Amino acid sequence: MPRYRVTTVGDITNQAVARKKISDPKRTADPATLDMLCRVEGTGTITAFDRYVAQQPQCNFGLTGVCCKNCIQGPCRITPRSEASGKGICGAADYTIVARNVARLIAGGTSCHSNHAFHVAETLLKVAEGKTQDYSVKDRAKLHAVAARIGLTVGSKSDLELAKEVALAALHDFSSHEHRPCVWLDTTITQGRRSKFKSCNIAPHAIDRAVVEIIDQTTMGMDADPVNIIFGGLKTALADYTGMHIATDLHDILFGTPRPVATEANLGAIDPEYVMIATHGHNPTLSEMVVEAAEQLAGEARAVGAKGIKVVGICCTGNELLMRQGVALAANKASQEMTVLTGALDAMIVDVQCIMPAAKVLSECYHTQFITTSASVKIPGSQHFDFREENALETAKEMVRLGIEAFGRRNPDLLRIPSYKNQAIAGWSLEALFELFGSVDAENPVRPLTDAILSGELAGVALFAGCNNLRVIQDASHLTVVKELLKNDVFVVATGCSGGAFAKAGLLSPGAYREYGGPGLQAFLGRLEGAATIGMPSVFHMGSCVDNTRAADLLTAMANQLGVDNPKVPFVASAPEAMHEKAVSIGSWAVALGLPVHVGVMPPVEGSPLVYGIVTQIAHDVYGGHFILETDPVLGAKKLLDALEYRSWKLRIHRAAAEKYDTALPANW
Ligand code: BF8
Ligand code: SF4
Repeated sequence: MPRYRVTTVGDITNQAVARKKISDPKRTADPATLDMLCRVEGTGTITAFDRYVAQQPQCNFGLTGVCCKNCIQGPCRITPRSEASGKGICGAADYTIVARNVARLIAGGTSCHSNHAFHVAETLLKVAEGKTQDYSVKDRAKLHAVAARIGLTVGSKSDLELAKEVALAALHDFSSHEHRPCVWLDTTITQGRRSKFKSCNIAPHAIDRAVVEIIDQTTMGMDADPVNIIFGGLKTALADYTGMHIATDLHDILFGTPRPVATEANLGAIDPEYVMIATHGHNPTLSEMVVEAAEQLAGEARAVGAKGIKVVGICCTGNELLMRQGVALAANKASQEMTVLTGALDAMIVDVQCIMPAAKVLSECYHTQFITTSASVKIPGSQHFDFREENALETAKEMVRLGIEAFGRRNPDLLRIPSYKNQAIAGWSLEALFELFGSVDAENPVRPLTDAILSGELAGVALFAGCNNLRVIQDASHLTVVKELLKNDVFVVATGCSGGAFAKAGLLSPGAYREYGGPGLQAFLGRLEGAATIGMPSVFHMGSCVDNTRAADLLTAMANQLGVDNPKVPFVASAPEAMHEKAVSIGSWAVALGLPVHVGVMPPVEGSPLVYGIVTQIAHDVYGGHFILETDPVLGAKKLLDALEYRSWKLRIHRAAAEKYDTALPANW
């Protein structure tokens, strides 16, 4: 059977250090973005694509992870030139420095997701306590399902009483002093993972504590053992998982669990006839209010000569709106500036994370109102609103009105809107997927999927996640890897900017599976399409980055159905263009959950062969999951397919043997 692990650093086919000279900034596979980059060429417009070129060559110490700035004696940069230069001033070796840097990336990602989740939990608590009238419990069924899962007694409690208990339980997971695993972790994983995390002592008991512990553990003069540091990093990553799961569950309770919805994606969705409002960032507590405000103020927009108000989304708040409201997704991360360059955005309203300050700078060349809303995100020169749940809708209306006013100041000479857009079917929460599979087996909706894998019709499941990273051509790696997997009959779910790349490229359009799927995938989705009311895409968009936990729930359901733990399930993950610290924390918890995780952009681990070995091999020996660090997308796809083949081959053999001899499925293979 195929080996699926790279065994030495020398086997890496393509490394982080850019050895090719890059001079052309037009590094995108998205036709709309390319169109825009061509249109603004020679106008003096500077975008991230130009700044990437200007940053070359990037520092090799940083790229390989051997630069330490954890105290102000540094920076210390490790080179093997002499014994003295091979260690930091304090004596920290390459493996200590690389491990510490990775762990701190995980801490950054965890802070982002969990702070977002904390705010959503506070919102739910305010709803329950009657402190805001602008939000409500929109999904009772989800509220009850979550309450039951985390062990609350539902009894005769009202929705608001139950919502209060759920919100308090979520907040408890941030700061609990009890030495038991976080509830949102413990109640969503397999028994096998529970035991594994306990035996390795990496189950966090409080999200906030996990972040404090890892920052402490990685300061000057603390932990020097790379294995212990990486285990600490995995504990933090599981705290990240916990926060993300809380965010997803509470979003669904407050705004509804997504169901399939038809919309469109890419810059062509920007319509100059309307007052155009872009929402950018992550938290739907803001963007949902903007959508509602826009609906209520459509008359005011018509009064200034527009056809109405159209909201479009950027990045993950765009994914949240795409999933629940069918709002068009204008851009993923690398094209966010392009939305401003259309000259048609009347306002860009942002909250938290992945907002490039450059978008504000570009907006100054247009009439676009750039509006910040979070106490932790202020961009100089922006209009800032103190957005609070207590008066959310009123504040959202004030912001939208700024857009309506700006509409009259548009300069028609600066309008340039690429026409590219594609239809997209999104909204595939796990509940929606199970409704779809339930059309074949209502009793056991995960079974159609696992049966199709056991029969060989499908090769397995892949989760595509993560960002754009300008080290590679925008969207190209996402598209190359996914097309290889689809044609080899892999059932693909996607989130975040990966989902955005697929939406823009037409992979979510109804019937797209017939164009991109292999014969097995076509047969599988063809059967489901017969029972569905909506055309099947080739990739199933599961939502924003926090919604990677929806895919983790699918993994747990598959493992339980197959009677094995996660590392034996033919399920892989890929972040072909990972960029953010959040991508590092997500990838790390996916490894701890037992998944092979492909990363298509080299993270800063090459400076220590030992750490490289830990994340690509030792992690596998301990958790059954490991990183596949492969920057060639075709090879990355091959390694993912090999990992799936290896798992499904073993699964089939052991199941066949257990059936033949009428024995239990063996546990240790
Ligand atoms: O949280 S995929 S660039 S938008 S970090 Fe950011 Fe990466 Fe996009 Fe969403 Ni996720
Ligand atoms: Fe240098 Fe050690 Fe300080 Fe890091 S912690 S900057 S290696 S002295």
